[in-house]
Amino acid sequence: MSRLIVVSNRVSPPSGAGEESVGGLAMALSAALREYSGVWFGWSGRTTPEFTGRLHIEKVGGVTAATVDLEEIDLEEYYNGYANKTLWPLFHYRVDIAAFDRAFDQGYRRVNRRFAETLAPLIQPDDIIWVHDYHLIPLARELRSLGVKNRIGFFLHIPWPAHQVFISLPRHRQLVESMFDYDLVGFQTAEYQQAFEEYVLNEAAGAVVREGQLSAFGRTLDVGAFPIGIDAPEFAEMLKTGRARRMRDLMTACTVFRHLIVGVDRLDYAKGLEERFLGFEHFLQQNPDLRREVLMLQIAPASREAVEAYQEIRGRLDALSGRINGEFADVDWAPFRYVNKTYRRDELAGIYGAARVGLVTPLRDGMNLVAKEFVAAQNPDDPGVLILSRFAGAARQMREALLVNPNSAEEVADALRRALNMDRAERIRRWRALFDNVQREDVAAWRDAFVRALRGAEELRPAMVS
Ligand code: ADQ
Repeated sequence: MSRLIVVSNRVSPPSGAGEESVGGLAMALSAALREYSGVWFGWSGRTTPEFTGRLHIEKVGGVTAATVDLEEIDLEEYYNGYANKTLWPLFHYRVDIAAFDRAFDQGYRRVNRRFAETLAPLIQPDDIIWVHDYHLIPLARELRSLGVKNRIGFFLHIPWPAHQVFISLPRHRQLVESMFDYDLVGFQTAEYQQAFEEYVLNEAAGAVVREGQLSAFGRTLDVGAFPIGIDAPEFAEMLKTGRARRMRDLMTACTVFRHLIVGVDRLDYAKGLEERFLGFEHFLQQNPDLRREVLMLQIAPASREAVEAYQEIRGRLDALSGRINGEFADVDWAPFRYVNKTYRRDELAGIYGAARVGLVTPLRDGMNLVAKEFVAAQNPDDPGVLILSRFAGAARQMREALLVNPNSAEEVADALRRALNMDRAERIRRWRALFDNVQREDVAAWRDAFVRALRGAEELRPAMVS
């Protein structure tokens, strides 16, 4: 069977339940590759004064990790710059804070070229290549220019924004044109796929050849929706571990006579943390009867600290959490616990398991795996309630959650009240439907569907459209 080569910005091969880095992509890829004896290629996380293209090869847990160092300027322009100051905010509808800087654009293309040049010699004729996320959109274009003819697929982990939002990106056309060098482009939801199609039809004079296949720029491209999931069997095993149980017991002991409301996110403005804090504050104001019955725990480890927008939001959240406790806490009780730490995955599973409510309210999110982890961790006989933003990709599959508009403090507060008052029969009914979905559409199903579609994608490259 052909090898699978996975390419993503960072490489973090599986190392057990504990210390993998925080982030949905890392979780998903280490789980996906565990089954394949594939190669995972990307940036080493280190910088050198000058780019050498030297590969570091390491075998970890059945996966060959091949990494390359970048220059400091690459990190500034490509990673902190174009990826995280331009594309990330724009694709999450934050045009107001997106930075448009030609140096970022050039750095982005330079690093994609460097990745392609370093990767190309590793590729064997039968390999299939699966590229991940917004850092590497033009990678196929660079690989093709080096003569790589293999099948190459791309999966976007974040939303594809609406047409009018996307065209605020300078050189948007070149970016989309470069996507037509892939054989298959996958999105998290049908909605993002449609937004992409709308762009291709309206801005690139493209056409729908048949369902799931587009033509434009003289080429054809397969497109599809592949909703990502969690590693359901691994998660179930993790719940049985001593650490998970201990953490659940500890959290249960901390909340005797009270309900735990939990939020777990990377500290990112797209996750709607400020709005969530305000929603919780509104809930406390509006529900004096329930005030002393809840403890909200928000876990939010810092991420992308080199980007100003992330430093600013951290300051605002510190102030807001202090204000909420200042306003409502008593000598023997405080309603809000806000921690900026990373936890082991088994410990997180235990925390979810002790919670009565999972509060997952991103302003925009490609999918959101925390929503799925929360559901997977619940006790079937007495499950907690998931409150989920309608702007998370996960809301498409998780209809039985309490869906809210995360921008509305009132809606979040109402949903909290409803969740806390929900009887057991309704909680079980909703949870069962959610759990079935989390089990069925898990990370293995996602990987297999994508790889199958990529293998089946049209063989001739480039396919000329008559
Ligand atoms: P992320 O934006 O990183 O992922 P998400 O899908 O929620 O978001 O994944 C976060 C992961 O990090 C979860 O597995 C969670 O358990 C873990 N995590 C969060 N906080 C943690 C903490 N304090 N300690 C330890 N682990 C923590 C991107 C997209 C998402 C998409 C994923 C996968 O933005 O929309 O769902 O990729 O495609």
